[in-house]
Amino acid sequence: MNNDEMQAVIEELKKRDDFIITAHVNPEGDSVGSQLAFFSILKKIGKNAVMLSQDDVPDNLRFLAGSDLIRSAMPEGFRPAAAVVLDCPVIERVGVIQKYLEDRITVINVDHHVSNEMYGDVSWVEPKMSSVGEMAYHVFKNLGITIDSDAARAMYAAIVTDTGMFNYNNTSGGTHRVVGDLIDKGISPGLMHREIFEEKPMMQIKMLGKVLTSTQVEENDLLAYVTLTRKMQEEDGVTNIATDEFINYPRSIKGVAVAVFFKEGVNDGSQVSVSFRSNGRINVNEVAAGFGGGGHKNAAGCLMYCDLAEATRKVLDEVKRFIREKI
Ligand SMILES: [Mn+2]
Repeated sequence: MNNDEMQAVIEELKKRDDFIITAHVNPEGDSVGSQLAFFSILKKIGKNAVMLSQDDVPDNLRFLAGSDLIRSAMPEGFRPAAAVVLDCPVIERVGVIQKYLEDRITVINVDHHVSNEMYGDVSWVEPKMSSVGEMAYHVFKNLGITIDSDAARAMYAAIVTDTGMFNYNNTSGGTHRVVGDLIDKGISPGLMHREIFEEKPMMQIKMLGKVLTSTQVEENDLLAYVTLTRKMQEEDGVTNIATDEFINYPRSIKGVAVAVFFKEGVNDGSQVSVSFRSNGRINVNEVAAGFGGGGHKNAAGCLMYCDLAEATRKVLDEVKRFIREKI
C-alpha cells in the first residue's frame, strides 16, 4: 500500500472543514459505496461534507443508507475548501461536477485505476486494490474510527461490485480480510447480494436475451463480442436499463482472451460506448487508451464518436492486433 500517499490524504481531511465528495458519472457500486464511506469518515471526524454526483444513484444501490443524500447541485451558500474525488482516473470523469472544482479548491484524488493521471493537489492511487471502497476501509482503520454497519454495507457494496462478486483478479487476500471484517460488523452477504444483483427489472433480462443472440467469436475463439443497438433498446420503450453485467457473458466463453461489448447511444447514434474484459495476458487498458479511454488491465472502456459499424470495425481491428502480438 502507498502509505505516504494515504497519509497525505488523511492530513488534508484533518486540515479542512468543508468538503464535497464526488465520483464518476454513471455511478456503480464503487463510486456510490466509496462516496458513502468517505462521507461517514468525514462526519466521524467532525467535518461538513456534501456528496455530489452528475447522475442519479442506480436503483439497486438505493438501499444503502445515505445514498438519498447524494445530490447533483451544490447546496446554496456551501463553500467547500476541498473536494474528495473518488474512482476517477481523469478529473473529467466527474462530468458536470467539474464546474464546482474551482482553482481555490483542494482536489484530493483517491483512486485505484492504473491509468490515473495524478491530477489532484494530493493523489493517492492503489492500482492493486479492488476498489476505492477497499481503500476507504484502510482510512477508517488508520484514523481509528468505528465502522458502523451502514458504512460497512457501503464498503462491501463497493468491493463486491468492483470484484465482480470476488471473481476478478483484483480480489486479493487483503480484499477478503477487509470483507471478513466488514461481515463481522453485522452485515449479511446474502441480503447484500440479493439487493445489488438480484432485483433486476424483467426488461433487463429480456434485453440480455437480445444481446446474447448477437454474440460473435473470431480469432479462433480468442475474441468474443456482443452488441446492443439503439433499435434493441428502443423496441421495448426502455432505454435506461443497467447493462454493465452483459460483458460477463462473452467473457465467460471457453478460451476467450478478450471480450468486447458495444452499446450504441440511444440519444445520439454517433456515440458508442465500448467495454473490454480480458482473461489473462492482454492489457485492455492499453487497448482502451488507444481510443481515449482507460481502466484496468483486465477491465476497461472507451467512448467512440462514430457510428456503430465504424466503432466495431476500428475496435475489433485493434483488439485483433493485440491478440496477434501477445498470444
Ligand atoms: Mn472502482
